[in-house]
Amino acid sequence: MSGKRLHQKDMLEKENGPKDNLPAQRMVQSTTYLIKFKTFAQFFFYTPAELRQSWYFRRMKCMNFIWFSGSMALFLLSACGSNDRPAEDPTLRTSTYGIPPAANVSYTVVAQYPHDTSAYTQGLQWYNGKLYEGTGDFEASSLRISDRTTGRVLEKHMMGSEEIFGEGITILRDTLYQLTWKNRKVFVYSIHDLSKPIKTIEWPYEGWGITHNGKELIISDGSANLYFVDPTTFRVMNTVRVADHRGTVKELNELEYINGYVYANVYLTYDIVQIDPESGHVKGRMQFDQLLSNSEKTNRTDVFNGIAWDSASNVLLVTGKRWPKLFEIRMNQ
Ligand SMILES: [Ca+2]
Repeated sequence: MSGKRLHQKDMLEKENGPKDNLPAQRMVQSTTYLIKFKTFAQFFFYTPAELRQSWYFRRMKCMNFIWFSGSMALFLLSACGSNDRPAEDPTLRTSTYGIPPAANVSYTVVAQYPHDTSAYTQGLQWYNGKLYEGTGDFEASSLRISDRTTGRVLEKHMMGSEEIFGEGITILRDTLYQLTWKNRKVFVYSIHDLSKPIKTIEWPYEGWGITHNGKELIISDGSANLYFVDPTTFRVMNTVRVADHRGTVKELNELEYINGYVYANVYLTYDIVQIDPESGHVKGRMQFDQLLSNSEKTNRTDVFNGIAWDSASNVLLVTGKRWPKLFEIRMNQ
């Protein structure tokens, strides 16, 4: 038996090169251990009784038992005691440690106005006394200015197509930015002429919601990410991952920046979350599930979406996709 073992070891060493070849030596060593284990098992189960009593067999059995037990002990210790973790999916990396539950922000509905039920609302902003709205749904996509109290559309630019699907809008220094859903394009307009964009910018992600903090655009793409973007170069300067005490908050949709916080519709919910833009932590949450009554909904009424801020009156303007109403909301905080 020892001759067979030596022969196999020599053959492996020959095949794997000289002894200073460490990978080859490790392979030989591993193979030898495997052979030892197989030999041990063969001895134990298949060898004649007289051989089992020989000195060599007893020594082999003892050594192999020690080797086998030691290996198992090391394996169990490493499995139980190791802090190393396999590479994680980056989308699951956000720690919820130290994030308190979001405060429930109460509010009062101070007014409600008609809203165009053909408007598949994707973006909403109040700017210099005018209500700007971006809508989606391919050919029906548009950019428009509406009368706040009557809902009448005063100006409209149809910019969608079979391929182009309009998304969120924001206005910074008289320049209006309109996202598209999966077209990887951002249309840029002067607010003095919404009939055609002055330029089109490439954007690497989906476009959902957009707002700004006065110097950077803030964009959502349907994930839990908020991208802080230079409005001139369109470079992403920073990315913040949004989370509350339960984990990441995904599908952030229409956005509005208000007094140092980012407010976001959460897609397929009636919730608006208040986000600290530094940490990405959700500080507050408002729920609007009672805003539109069942009698006001039709089979075309879609999800809650659209947040604008009137800083002069300190009210939010909120609506939904093809909602019949626009609501003025005063936050109680
Ligand atoms: Ca908005």
